[in-house]
Amino acid sequence: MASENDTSRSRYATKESNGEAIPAQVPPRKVALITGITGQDGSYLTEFLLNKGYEVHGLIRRSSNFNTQRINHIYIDPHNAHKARMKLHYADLTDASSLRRWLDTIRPNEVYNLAAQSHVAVSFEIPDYTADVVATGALRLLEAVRSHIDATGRKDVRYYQAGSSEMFGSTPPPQSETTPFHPRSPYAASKCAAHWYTVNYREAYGLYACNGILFNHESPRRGENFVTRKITRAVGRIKIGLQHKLFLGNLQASRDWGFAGDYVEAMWMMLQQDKPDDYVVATEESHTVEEFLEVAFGYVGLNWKDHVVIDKRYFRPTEVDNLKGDSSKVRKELGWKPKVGFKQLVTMMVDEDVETAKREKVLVDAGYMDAQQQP
Ligand code: NDP
Ligand code: GDR
Repeated sequence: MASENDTSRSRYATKESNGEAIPAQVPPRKVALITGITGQDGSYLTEFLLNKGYEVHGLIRRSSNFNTQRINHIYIDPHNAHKARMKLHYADLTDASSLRRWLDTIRPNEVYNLAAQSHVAVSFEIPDYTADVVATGALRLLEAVRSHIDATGRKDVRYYQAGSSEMFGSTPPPQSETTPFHPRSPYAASKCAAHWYTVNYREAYGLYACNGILFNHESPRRGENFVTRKITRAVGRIKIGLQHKLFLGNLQASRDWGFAGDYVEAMWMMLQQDKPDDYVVATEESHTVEEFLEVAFGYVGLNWKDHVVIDKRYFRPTEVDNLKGDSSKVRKELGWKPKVGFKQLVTMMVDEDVETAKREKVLVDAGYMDAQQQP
């Protein structure tokens, strides 16, 4: 997909009178800028904002393969510019100049910082890079927003920071906005830094900036090496006969799992308030990985114990044992609540992944794909 520069945001239908353009009654569209638009949350947030009438600009990073699979279904060729309300631009959270340049060009009303090296286990392997993107990347973007506001005098720019329940780490549940952070990975420590940078820019410069502290949220678009999707992909493939074993790590960890589609609404709600603040977003229900396995395998008539093999490679140097949110603040102040429950989430993901496996089976049977090629 090509990057393009048409940032015209005017919806003013104009007619000439005494040589002057008179705006018709249609208000200008709100403009959103999303980092991490190609990720799980970026794709749901884009759909949500387009439905609300926004013009959505996404920053994508250069990759040797196309990385836009999650948003291809909403992409319209920019050469069809009057129809395209989602626009993509190359940038990177490690490249400050690209962030400032796109802010100046796009002039967004809302900036959602969703980009991250978001895999906790991988952050132990690439801690330096994780900190550069997750912590310093957030700082670069905040600084770009601040200097953009200074240069333009604009007062209508709002910032959302994608914080994580991982920041609570080993602090016991229930975890709320007042629970102390005790991060247990380079990823979580970097998210804590990003959280406090955001608070500091709000206090130091009066920036409208919110931290969402979101507990785990999943979907059929979840990356395939997070435990929920790894399980539902395997369930689909085992059911269809493409795979027999599933290698996993710690099954006793407990997570508060919600549906990503519900959580992006909370992000947007935070930026619609009179005053910026920080909010925990959670279902307030926690389940172990083992419980997830029971529901996912049981749904298609399989017993997980016949397939799961414990592999020490998937254990982490330090684990987060138990996360369960107290989201009373976001429910009371913003009126948010989750619509999709645990069982519905698991079965939604399994249903999709059984279909994915059926499509893979067609390719395997035709000799185009190796059945051993596991996701
Ligand atoms: P994903 O891993 O699915 O998406 C991450 C996005 O960040 C992708 O678009 C990725 O691009 C992009 N990205 C990675 N590195 C860079 C970089 N250097 N510059 C620019 N973009 C980059 O994450 P989710 O959608 O699940 O999560 C969204 C955010 O919310 C993340 O910040 C995550 O840490 C946080 N979060 C997620 C939770 C969850 O349960 N999903 C819970 C709490 C917080 P590419 O597609 O090219 O890889
Ligand atoms: P998490 O999600 O670390 O909570 O971070 P993940 O799905 O990776 O792990 C959840 C729990 O499952 C255990 N586990 C395994 N995990 C993976 N990935 N693969 C396995 O094989 C496996 N076996 C057991 C883990 O040890 C862990 O306890 C997610 C990310 O989206 C973060 O970006 C986000 O901030 C947090 O959720 C909230």
